[in-house]
Amino acid sequence: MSCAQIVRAATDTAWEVAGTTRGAGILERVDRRLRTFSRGSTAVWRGTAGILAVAVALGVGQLVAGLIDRDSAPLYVVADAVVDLVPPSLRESAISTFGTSDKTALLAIMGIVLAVIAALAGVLEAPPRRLWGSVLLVILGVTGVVAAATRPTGSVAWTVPSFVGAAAGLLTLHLLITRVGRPATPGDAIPRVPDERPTHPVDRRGFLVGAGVAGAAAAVGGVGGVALDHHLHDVDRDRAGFTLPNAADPTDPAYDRVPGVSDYLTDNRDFYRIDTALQVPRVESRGWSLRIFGMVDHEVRLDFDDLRRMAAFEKTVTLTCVSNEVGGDLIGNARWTGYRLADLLAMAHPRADADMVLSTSSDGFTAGTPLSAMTDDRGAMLAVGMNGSPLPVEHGYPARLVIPGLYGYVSATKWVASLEVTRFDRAQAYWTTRGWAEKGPIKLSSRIDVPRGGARVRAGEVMVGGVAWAQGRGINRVEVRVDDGPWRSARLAHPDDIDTWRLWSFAWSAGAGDHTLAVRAFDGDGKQQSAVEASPIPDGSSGLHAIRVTVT
Ligand SMILES: Nc1nc2c(c(=O)[nH]1)N[C@H]1C(S)=C(S)[C@@H](COP(=O)(O)O)O[C@H]1N2
Ligand SMILES: [Mo]
Repeated sequence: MSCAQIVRAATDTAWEVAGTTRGAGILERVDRRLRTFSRGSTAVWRGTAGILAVAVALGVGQLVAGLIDRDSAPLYVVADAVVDLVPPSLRESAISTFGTSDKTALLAIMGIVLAVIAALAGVLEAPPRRLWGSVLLVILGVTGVVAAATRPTGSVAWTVPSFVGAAAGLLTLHLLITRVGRPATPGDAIPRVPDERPTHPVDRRGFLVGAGVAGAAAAVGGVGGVALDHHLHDVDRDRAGFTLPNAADPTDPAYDRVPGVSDYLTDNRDFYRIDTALQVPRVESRGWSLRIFGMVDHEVRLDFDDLRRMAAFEKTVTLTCVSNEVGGDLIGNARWTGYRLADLLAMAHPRADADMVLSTSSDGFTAGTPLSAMTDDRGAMLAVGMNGSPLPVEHGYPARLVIPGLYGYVSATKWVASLEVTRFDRAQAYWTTRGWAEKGPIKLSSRIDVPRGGARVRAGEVMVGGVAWAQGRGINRVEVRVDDGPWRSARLAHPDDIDTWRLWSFAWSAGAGDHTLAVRAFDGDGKQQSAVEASPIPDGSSGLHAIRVTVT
C-alpha cells in the first residue's frame, strides 16, 4: 500500500464514522468542548499541564536511561520501534524527503505528535471522575514499555525508564490539574456560570509553582540523564587514548590534484555518513570484543589485546552507499588501517558449506557478506583507523568492517560486535529483509564535480573534472561528451588503484550558450558504464551523470 493510499483510506474511514449517529455524537461533543474553550476556559492551563506532564515523563525517563542505556530512553525506544514498523514505502518516501536528516525529522515529528497528545491529555483530564488524560498517559507509557521490551538489542531493564517516566508524568498531571478548575462537589460555595459545569477557580499561584517545579524536573532529568551517560561511557576519552596499530605505510603518498574535483582522500569530517542509528552508538575500546561464531570449528572471541598481537595493514578503499543516486555524494575514499578479516576468520575455521558472514553491530544492524569476499585477496578488513586517526565515533569507533568492492549495506558494518558464519539460504540482513538485493557489488560509475550543474562559466578553456570508480577492477578510461558531440577521452590522474576512485579532468573549449556535459567510464576489464537509468533500490543506481551549464 502506498503512502497516498493509506492517507486516503484513513480519511474515508473518518468520514464514514462521522456519518454514523455515534460519529455525529462524537463530533457534537468535540464541538461543544471547543466552544467551551473559546469562552475563556481553562484549556490553556490544562494543555500546559499535559505538556509539562509528558515533559517530566521524558526527562525522568532520560535520567533513568542514563543509568541503564541511553538507547532505552522512552523517546528513542519508540522512535526505533516506529522505524521498524513503518511500511517500506513510507520509509522510502521519508528518506527521499528528508535525506540523511531522516532521523532528525522522525524525532521532530514524534515531538510534535507527542506535544499534541500531551496537550489533549491535559484538556481531557477532569478529576475525580473523568481521567481520560491519565488514560492517555498510561497508553503512552505502555507504548514505551512495549517498544523497549521489543528492541532487539535491549534487555528487560530497558522497560524501566518508560515505566518510571510514565509514573512521574501521571503524578505531575494530577498535581497540576487539581490546581486548574477542579469540578465543584455539592456543597462547594462557588459561583455558577450558566451552561457550564461548576468548577473551582484556577489556583494560579499553585499552578505556576507546580509548573515551574515540573519544568525544572524535566530539564534536570533530560540534561542529567545525558550527562550521566557521558560520565559512565566516556567514548571521547577512550578514543583520545586509542593508539593505532603500526601499519605498513604511515606516510601519506603524493596525489595528483585536479582543481575543483574532490580530493583523492576524503577528509574524515567530510566523509558521508549513513546508518540507521538514532543516536550514534558509543562503544569503548575497553570492553569491546568481536565474536566469531556460527558454522565454524572453533568459536573465537577477540578483544583489543588479542588484536594488538596481530599484524595490521593499511589500504585505501572507496566506500560507496547503494543509495547513492547518479551524480550523488554518498561516496568517499579513505586510507583504512586494520586487520585482515581472512586472518581473523581463519582462526575460527569456517566450515566448507558456509557462504555468508552476517556481521552485527552493537546497535543491532546486520549486513550479509559473501564469505569469499572476506577471505579472498582483496583485502577485506576489520578497520580501526581512518586516514591515520582512530575511527571517528560516527564512522564506527572502535572497529568496523571495510570490504573493497561491495556497497556499505552488505559489508561495512560500523561498531561491529560479531561475525556469524552462515549461509545465504539461512540468514537475512537488515536491508535485505527490506527489499534490497542480497548481494551488493558496487556498480561502475562516474561523476562530474566541476563545473557544478547549473553553473555559469566564461567562454574559453573550462576545466571539467570529477571522479570515476569501479572497485575491484579500476578505471582505465573516462570520456566526456558535450551536447550531441563525440565522446572524447579525459585525462586520468594518479594514483591508479583498482579499489579507489580515479580523478579525471578534461579541458573543454567552451563556446557561448547553454550546454550539456555528460561523462562515462570504462573499467579495468574494458567494460563500459551502463547508460540505462536505474534507481538505487534494489542494487544501486545506474545511468550517466549529465549537467547543464551556461557559457557566457
Ligand atoms: N552499524 C551500522 N553499520 C553500517 C550501517 C548502519 O546502518 N549501521 N550502514 C551501512 C551503510 S548502508 C553504509 S553505506 C556504510 C556507510 O559508512 P559511513 O557512514 O562510514 O560512510 O555503513 C554501513 N554500516
Ligand atoms: Mo549505504
